[in-house]
Amino acid sequence: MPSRRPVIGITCGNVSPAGETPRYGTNEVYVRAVQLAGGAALVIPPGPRGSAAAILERLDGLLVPGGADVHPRFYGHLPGAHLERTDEARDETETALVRAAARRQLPVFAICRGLHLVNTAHGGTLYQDLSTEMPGVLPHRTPRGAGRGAIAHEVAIVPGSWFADSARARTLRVNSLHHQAVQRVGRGLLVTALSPDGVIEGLESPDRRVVGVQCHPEELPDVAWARRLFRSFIARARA
Ligand SMILES: [Mn+2]
Repeated sequence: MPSRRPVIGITCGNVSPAGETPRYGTNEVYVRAVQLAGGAALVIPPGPRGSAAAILERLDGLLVPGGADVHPRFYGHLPGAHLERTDEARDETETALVRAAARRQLPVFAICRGLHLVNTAHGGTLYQDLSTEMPGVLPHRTPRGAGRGAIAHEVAIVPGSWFADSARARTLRVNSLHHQAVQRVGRGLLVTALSPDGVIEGLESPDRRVVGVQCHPEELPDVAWARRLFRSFIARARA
């Protein structure tokens, strides 16, 4: 048994439909995946400028999960016709947390929107809508009825990356619940996985402090490689 559970911050945002009482939340599966892997989960709401550093002092790791589209102003683009729901308070807070985590050398694990946010926080850009901006692209957004664990496409993983070593695989069949994707890769990040159509499905820093995947391992609790990604991240946070 580990001697202690590392405290893992999980960012969240506004999850209320427009017009209803604002409410913060994140999917339960992120919390459960962190807990199952040996971490103590702490959900972090959007907060004022300056709170990021104070919060990070209490954390051993940061999970940046999926969610709404990153607002294009965070990567210097104008909103396009296919941009969906955004949450700029969350964008602001997560960007501050990711940058403060770099200053503190705190481990970061990013999933889906989290991958996009980490990329923009490092100066990268995004496709606002894959199917209209990359004609001929595979379906990357599984219809709601199919379930969030449904396998959508394969990914080829770069050997020697954290993703390959943690998953113990060179190729994987993954779920896919995104309509946005990494466009230009941010400074200091390496591509670690691609789908057959060339969509970026993983990024990490060479020192593996920042790691991210486009798929949703938290939705695959019965799949060994998916559990290993969380265990690997938690082990790093504990170290
Ligand atoms: Mn995909």
